[in-house]
Amino acid sequence: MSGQRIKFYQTGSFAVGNRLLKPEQRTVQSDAGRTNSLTTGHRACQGCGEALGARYVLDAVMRATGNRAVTVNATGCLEVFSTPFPESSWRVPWLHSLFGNAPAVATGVAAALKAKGRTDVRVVGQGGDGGTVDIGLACLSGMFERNDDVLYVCYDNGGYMNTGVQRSGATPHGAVTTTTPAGNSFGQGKNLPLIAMAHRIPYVATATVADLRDLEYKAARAMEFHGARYLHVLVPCPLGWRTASDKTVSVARMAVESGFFPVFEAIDGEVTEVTPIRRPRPVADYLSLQGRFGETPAADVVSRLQAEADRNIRSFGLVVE
Ligand SMILES: Cc1ncc(C[n+]2csc(CCOP(=O)(O)OP(=O)(O)O)c2C)c(N)n1
Ligand code: SF4
Repeated sequence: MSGQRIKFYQTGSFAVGNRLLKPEQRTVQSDAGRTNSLTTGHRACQGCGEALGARYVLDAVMRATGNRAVTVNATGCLEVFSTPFPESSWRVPWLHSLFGNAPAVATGVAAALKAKGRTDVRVVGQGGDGGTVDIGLACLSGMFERNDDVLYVCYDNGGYMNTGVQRSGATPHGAVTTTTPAGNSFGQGKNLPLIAMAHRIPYVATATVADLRDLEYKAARAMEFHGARYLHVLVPCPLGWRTASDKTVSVARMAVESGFFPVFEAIDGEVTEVTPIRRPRPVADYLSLQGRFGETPAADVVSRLQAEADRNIRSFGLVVE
């Protein structure tokens, strides 16, 4: 099992801010001295999973590196809502690249640091799924193939949300977006974690904002490796998914519990850990929490997405007794 699992009866609470735990078991977020990498004043929608995920990832990276990390951010919601000129909500060294070249810019930063002999400073690239699986894919694949010393994080909200909810290569089949008003007729998707693994890079992991302890663990774990690393985080978007803003965490949890979004770690291209599911929930329960599949998701959409979840359950061995 990945990371450190804390039993409910030991703590009385799953809350990541729980300070009843022993100091070594506490999360980064429960530490009053944390970086607050993405701090107040940003303009994300209420309940934005991307804002939540990015804050946890970067705070964990900053702790793991002793506050020596530079972040390169692709264009997208995360960049736009955090840095309306001349303001910024970032409390970390942070650069804005273009929409499609964050992995290349991050590679350049890593190369410059190496040339200056600054092996103590680490580099993180990050972007949405559009910037990652679509326009940024060539740069990212190059970064993987050269094994550049960068952790790249994709915040997957299943669409181009910043420009008004257009379909991306990570939008699920059947989802309504402004470019697929009748539901996404494509949608076998580009499975970036598997594509990253095919490059045999040192570390690949998936996570969601439903398990913030696991997300922190994986961000910190990634910094134990050198070379190219990839973290794919599922981050529900209330605007694009048509979900209530207080349901971000529950929707992400349902994505995992249905098997639709497998949570795992892979080292050198081989899966080493999976987050198990005890009782898989029907994918229909996951879809019905969202408005983007229509009031009643169509039967053919449900069966296709259920088949995807079943395949994940089989191929990752997600269900344990
Ligand atoms: C070359 C180029 N094409 C289009 C745009 C417009 N644009 C900016 S952000 C964005 C979508 C971002 O989507 P994603 O990467 O999924 O991030 P999200 O906003 O969903 O977090 C687009 C199309 C751009 N900035 N540059
Ligand atoms: S549109 Fe979605 S991703 Fe963008 S700020 Fe709003 S909730 Fe976050």
